[in-house]
Amino acid sequence: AVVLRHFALTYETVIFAALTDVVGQAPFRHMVTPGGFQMSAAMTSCGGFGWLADRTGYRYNTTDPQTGLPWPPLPDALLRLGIEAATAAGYPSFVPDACLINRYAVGAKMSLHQDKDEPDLGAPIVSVSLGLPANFQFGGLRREDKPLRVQLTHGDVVVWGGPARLYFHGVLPIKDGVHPLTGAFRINLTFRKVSK
Ligand code: MD3
Ligand code: FE
Repeated sequence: AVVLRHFALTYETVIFAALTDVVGQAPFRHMVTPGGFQMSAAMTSCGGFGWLADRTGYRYNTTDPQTGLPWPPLPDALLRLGIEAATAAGYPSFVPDACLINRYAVGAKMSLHQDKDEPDLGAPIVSVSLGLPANFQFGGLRREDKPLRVQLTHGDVVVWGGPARLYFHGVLPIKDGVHPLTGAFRINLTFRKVSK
């Protein structure tokens, strides 16, 4: 995993314009896991594929089940950010075809999990943190591996590839605060390659 501190800061304005556009077409929603729990992070997606959780499982889909429409296109500025970050981390041929957007209110979290719904595990995942800081947990290949704790703040980008691609990870509950751009929220973008 490669941490690119503040890498996204120069994209701040275009990111927020792009997000406003995407969220206008595909609003944030709280999905329900197969176990019946509502996720505390609200989510949406853009690009050719969006990620879904429902009572039957986890998967990617080309349409938003809430609107019946294709997910909004991946805005060009976001695509460029994803590609430039991957290139800076040593993955010059990464071309994402999905961007999952997570919004955390104060107290929201994401429990330890692996990302393995993407068929091409050779492609990295690029994550962009915005707004309130997060204490991120970065474990190993086994759920029991003791996670490292890494603070991710506004503008930080992390590229997860190679063996780290399948490492368990999570986000501890977001602490109370206010960020000038996002208010009382943290937003995380993850760029992924979903097509094989
Ligand atoms: C490490 N999101 O959407 S981003 C997720 O901050 C997710 O919203 C978290 O985990 C968030 O699936 C963490 C960092 C991240 C994303 C994917 C990874 C770390 C990863 C895949 C493999 C290893
Ligand atoms: Fe994840």
